[in-house]
Amino acid sequence: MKKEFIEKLRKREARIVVIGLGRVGLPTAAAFADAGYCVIGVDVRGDLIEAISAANFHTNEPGLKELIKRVVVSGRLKTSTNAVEAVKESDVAIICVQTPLNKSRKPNLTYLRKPCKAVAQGLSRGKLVIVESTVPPRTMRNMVARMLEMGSHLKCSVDFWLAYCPERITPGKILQELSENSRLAGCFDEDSATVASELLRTVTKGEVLVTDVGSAEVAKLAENAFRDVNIAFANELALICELAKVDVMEVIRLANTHSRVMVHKPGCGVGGPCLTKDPYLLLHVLEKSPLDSKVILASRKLNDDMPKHAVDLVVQGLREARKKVEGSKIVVFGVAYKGETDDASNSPSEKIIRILKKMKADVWVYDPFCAESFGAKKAKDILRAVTNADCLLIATDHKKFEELDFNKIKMLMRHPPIIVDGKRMMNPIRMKKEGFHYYGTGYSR
Ligand code: SAJ
Repeated sequence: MKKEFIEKLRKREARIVVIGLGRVGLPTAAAFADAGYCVIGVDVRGDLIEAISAANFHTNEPGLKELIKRVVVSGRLKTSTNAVEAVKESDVAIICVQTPLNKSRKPNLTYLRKPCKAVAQGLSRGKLVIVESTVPPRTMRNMVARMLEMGSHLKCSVDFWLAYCPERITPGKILQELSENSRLAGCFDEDSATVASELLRTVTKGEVLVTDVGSAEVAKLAENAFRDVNIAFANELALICELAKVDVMEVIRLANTHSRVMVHKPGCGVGGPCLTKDPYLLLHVLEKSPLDSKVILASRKLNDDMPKHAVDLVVQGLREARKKVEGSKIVVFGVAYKGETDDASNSPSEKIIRILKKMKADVWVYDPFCAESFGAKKAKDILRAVTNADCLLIATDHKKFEELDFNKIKMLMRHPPIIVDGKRMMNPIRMKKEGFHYYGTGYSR
């Protein structure tokens, strides 16, 4: 069974269904189609399915639109809303749905249960099932494998293969990372490992690291929790540097010359769909245990407080210019959660705007990529945004902001022009030379 399956993969005769065509699923489906497989992309959103099959949808992701068009026109990527039928027609089922948190920050696995149920209904002997969604530890064993076995009356590792291969791609570089990143393949048995890694190798030049399923689940969460904790360290260091009257960027530059140190960048908060969620998925395993989180949870909270610190810098800037927040025009530069993306999910800008509006400031936003405004006034162009502004707050590190004509911007602003560099992307000396009152996360004047 395994030999034939591998042969099918090598000849690109295996058919693949990708369930969930979001940020990860759609490029994944397209990448497999581009590698020569016949792929069915499944999603519950009929309008999305229509847009994909007409190759007519908007995305800022470099190269994605062109790739989708190519694989749709060539007939290698088809779409459907019927997961069960698509699984029946396929040899491989890849699940790429979201696993959000509920209001009490506990994992909500309802989106994952639905495709598991559908895959179980369409499953037959000799198929490979891969889960790419980020999951709390032990979900594959306690939920996914059980649902697949119970719903199909088949046995995992005997009748079908199952692997956990978490996605590791970042918006803005999705296609590049899909083809270059190393991948984890958490497998239930040796044969699952062989077939899953054979499949992954057809789309990535990176290494495929085979391990057990539990280690892959925790490793995926550890990657993002590490990044969150490291950013929290940088943010705490920034607060310390403000008191120590030094610039955190200089401190980090020096510290990072040590070969075993790699401090991340401080900023006005941590956003996006992953770092804000994955630490909580990891900590879910502590439920009903006597162990408390000492580092991961504190880091999450510290990062969540950074938008408030950015607002404190705005207040300080205005106060030192003898102005009040109430009625002042404050322009938030960037609503996306990070530079070069149009994704505003869990963006620190949302919290910043909410606090400033509560303080009765006249809040405007300017973002060249992102349509979201979080209830602030949205300026059509940069010049309109900054005219009569009292303060600019840089909340997203879009490269375009570095190229702006700050001399012109300063002329259009009210006096004195104040800039709060939440992301530490501007050169403070240059900004001061331009005539700005410069404030920044971890910057001491
Ligand atoms: N940020 C900082 N300082 C830094 C780096 C980032 O403040 O030094 C902020 C960003 O501005 C942003 C947030 O953190 O608001 C998250 O950005 P990110 O680039 O760290 O992460 P994501 O959420 O875009 O993507 C992460 C990636 N994980 C790792 O790098 C370990 C990506 O590879 C994963 O695929 C993705 O999470 C995911 O889906 O899990």
